[in-house]
Amino acid sequence: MKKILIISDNPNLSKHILKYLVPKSPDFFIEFNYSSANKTPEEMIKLGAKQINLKDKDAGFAREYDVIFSIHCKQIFPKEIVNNTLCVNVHPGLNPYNRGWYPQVFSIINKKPIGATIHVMNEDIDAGDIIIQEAVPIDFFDTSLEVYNKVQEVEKKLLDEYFDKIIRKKFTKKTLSTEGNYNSISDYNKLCKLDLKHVGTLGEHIDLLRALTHGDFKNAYIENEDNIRRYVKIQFD
Ligand code: 0FX
Repeated sequence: MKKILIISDNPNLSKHILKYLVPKSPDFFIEFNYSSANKTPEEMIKLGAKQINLKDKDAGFAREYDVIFSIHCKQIFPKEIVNNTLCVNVHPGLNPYNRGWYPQVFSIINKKPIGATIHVMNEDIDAGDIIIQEAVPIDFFDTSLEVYNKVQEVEKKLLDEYFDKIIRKKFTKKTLSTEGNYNSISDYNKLCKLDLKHVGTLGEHIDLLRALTHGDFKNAYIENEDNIRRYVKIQFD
């Protein structure tokens, strides 16, 4: 029996896969893990996921599997794994634009396209050949949360269409024509410290606050010389 490994730190996408896709693939043995980089795995454990630390695994481990999925896995896949097994990433961004962390945050600010991408993994982050991708529109009043929710709906739709094709290795892929741009977690953290002397249009400043407003997360902040911090978010009615 062919073996598939799904590694996910995202309960919403995991629930969808477990409910709608795993039952449609009885001829595959599907293992379901969350990564050791996940600091709040409670929901994933409730869904039956077991912990995996990819760094602890010896190079041969991945060869057991026909396909390994990263469905918002917080641990970076070692190159020995991506080079020896078909690894497929479901990414909440429209590669190659704003590859890396929190793509919708950067797209609200820099206006580069946003969407969902399913791609073959290689040694670079969010840079492998594309299996399928789809853009989502950003409305002028959307915050990070609204865009992220739209992206997740598209991720589910693309998974519905492509999960079976991928596990049966019946898909085509296309190489990225440019490397686009990449944002790290430190790029994101820099955005969160609001620079009160920053000069820009009101539109740019509203965009920055939209990009850093995501439900209850405390992201953007102002700070005085005594390091007293107050968090800022934007609300549209
Ligand atoms: O699972 P995920 O949606 O995805 C993230 C990266 O964006 C992605 O590029 C990477 N492949 C994946 C492994 O990790 O991350 P999350 O559930 O931690 O965050 C979801 C959204 O929530 C994020 O896009 C922005 C927002 N958020 C998250 C945190 C932790 C905030 O606004 N503030 C935060 O502190």
